[in-house]
Amino acid sequence: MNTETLDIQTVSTTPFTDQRPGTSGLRKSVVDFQKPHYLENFIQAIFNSLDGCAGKTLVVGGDGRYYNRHAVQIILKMAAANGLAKIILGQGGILSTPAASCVIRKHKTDGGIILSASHNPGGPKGDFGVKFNISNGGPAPEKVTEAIFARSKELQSYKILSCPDIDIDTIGTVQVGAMQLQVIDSVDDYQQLVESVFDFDQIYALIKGGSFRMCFDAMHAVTGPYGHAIFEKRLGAPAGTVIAGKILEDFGGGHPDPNLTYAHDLVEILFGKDAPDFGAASDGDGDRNMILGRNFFVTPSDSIALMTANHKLIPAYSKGIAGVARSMPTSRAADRVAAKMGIKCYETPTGWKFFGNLMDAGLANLCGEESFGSGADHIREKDGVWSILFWLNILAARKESVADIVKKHWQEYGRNYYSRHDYEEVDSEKAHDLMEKLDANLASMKGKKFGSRTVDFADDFSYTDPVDQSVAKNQGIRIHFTDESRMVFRLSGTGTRGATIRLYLESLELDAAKQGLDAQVALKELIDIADEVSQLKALTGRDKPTVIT
Ligand code: VG1
Ligand code: CO
Repeated sequence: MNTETLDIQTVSTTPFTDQRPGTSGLRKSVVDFQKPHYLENFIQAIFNSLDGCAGKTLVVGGDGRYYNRHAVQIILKMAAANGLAKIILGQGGILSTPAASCVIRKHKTDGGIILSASHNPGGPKGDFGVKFNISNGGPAPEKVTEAIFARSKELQSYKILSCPDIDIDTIGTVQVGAMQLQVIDSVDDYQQLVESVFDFDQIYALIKGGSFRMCFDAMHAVTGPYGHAIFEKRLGAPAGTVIAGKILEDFGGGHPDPNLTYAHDLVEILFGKDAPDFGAASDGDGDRNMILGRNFFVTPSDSIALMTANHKLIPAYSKGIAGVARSMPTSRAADRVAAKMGIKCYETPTGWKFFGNLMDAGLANLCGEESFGSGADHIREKDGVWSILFWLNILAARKESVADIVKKHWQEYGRNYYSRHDYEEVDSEKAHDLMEKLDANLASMKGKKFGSRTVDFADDFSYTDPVDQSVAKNQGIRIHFTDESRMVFRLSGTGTRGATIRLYLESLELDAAKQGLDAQVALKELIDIADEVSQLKALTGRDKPTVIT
């Protein structure tokens, strides 16, 4: 094709000052993204941060929320105008975040652009987001996101191909200007990969055996097609196993966050009469998961610990793993397993981007976060469906109930009581003031007594990456007590309205007779201490958290 005949437009623009990517990409309200040139500027900043576009291939896909299809058109036209060689696109613009990571790795592309605001609500009044992943399939590390931010602040123009809208729904390869566009099935590559990790025959036998029942809530978000293909079609679960399996642009008006508050339909089923044996849900973009047994909730922190303890049951990990990694606020249940099994345990800042180097270097194979995220080195994102398959594989191998498996785990390793209290949409100034006051008191905390507890140490978490020595500072305030209980305060990096204060609470119970309490009851004293230390109620005017998980 003669590129000189293409109608490539150079559109002049002015920079936006608020395009710094957060914990997981640039997340803003749809209304923000609809400002003239807003999306185009950020996409151009991504392209400008690449070391030239010529000859490069990127993967593009999103969670199907409102604005997804529109954004895909803009990205394709801009990619063609900027001289990219090829885009691999999920059919209809759909790829779960883990599937995008899988496709980037399998097709050895230079990276990918994922369109999602994860678990944030969708629709015209909801949120939208853009995330750039690098060639290992993982979220761009801070040095890359900072480079994108720097480019966004100096942007004077962007390039876009002027052409009619492109067919994004037909599988196959077409030309867009001088660029190749390959539209692929959204599920196939991902399904092949997870089939190579788990014992699908064993899980099939469990599900087909007749006495085991499960329910998967896709929350009208991206994992619907993955759930139908993998749980129902491939693993033989009866039709109806997947609920809310149709992707809707506004997620059916729901909040696609798999926790006890927002996944209430599933919670009612698993805690109701004649409940199935196993229940699971995933979030907007398919990287989070919630695991339920009959009348039983598995905390995400326990889930990663249990996966570590049971990894030998999974074909891909049966020969052993080198290590496990968890984000700092995640409970230390996994640390206890790692210590006993003689494997390494790493503690990273919040956000999946910090696990990439550890996995690339072969230091950690399994990773987890308290925020309903777990995954492994088959890709470089957390992975909801993988986590659910991990549990199904454990259940198929052990033939015990979810509750029995978890309770036996606590008896062996102790129970790390755990809870996170979120205070959402707090006035930004007040939230920062609270963190600053906490920070100012850190030096004098050691040895202080609060109720029955004594402070062991208090600091602002800072992380040095063991692979590239990069340093991430100010990653959350930790107050550790001498009885191994602790609390962590940090501000969310994914919220789009005001500030969200997250308070993480943890205490250890080794006595099996005392392991059956409700977490809020077990953590009551710590919750009170947290308010005393931070003056949260007084400073924010809030008397209770918005969400407790
Ligand atoms: C939150 C979670 C964090 C997670 C991030 C992205 O970040 O706490 O653990 O990695 O969301 O997950 P923050 O900064 O708001 O606490 V997802 O599923 O939204 O990509
Ligand atoms: Co997500």
